[in-house]
Amino acid sequence: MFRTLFLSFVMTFTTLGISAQSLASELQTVKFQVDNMTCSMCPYTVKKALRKVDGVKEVKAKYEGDGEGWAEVTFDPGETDAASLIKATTDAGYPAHL
Ligand SMILES: [Cu+2]
Repeated sequence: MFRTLFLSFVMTFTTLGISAQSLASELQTVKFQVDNMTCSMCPYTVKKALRKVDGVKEVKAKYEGDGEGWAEVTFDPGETDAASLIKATTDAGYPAHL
């Protein structure tokens, strides 16, 4: 009796562990080229715009000089997608593309 309970307890936790892991691995990271950046402050504006999007977990952005920059976004594809992220930066004045 006790042994059966214990085993089902262990199995439940194993199942929970696996589902938590697969949820975490569903996150996607996409790197975009971002136009219109002109100085080292521009990445802050881009990051701010991207962080407002539901489902965005992490944002890195950098100005590389000569009007070139990039943003790397980690997001939950169940909540948002690349098109929404592009719209967010574009609305902020920085068109992004893959
Ligand atoms: Cu700037």
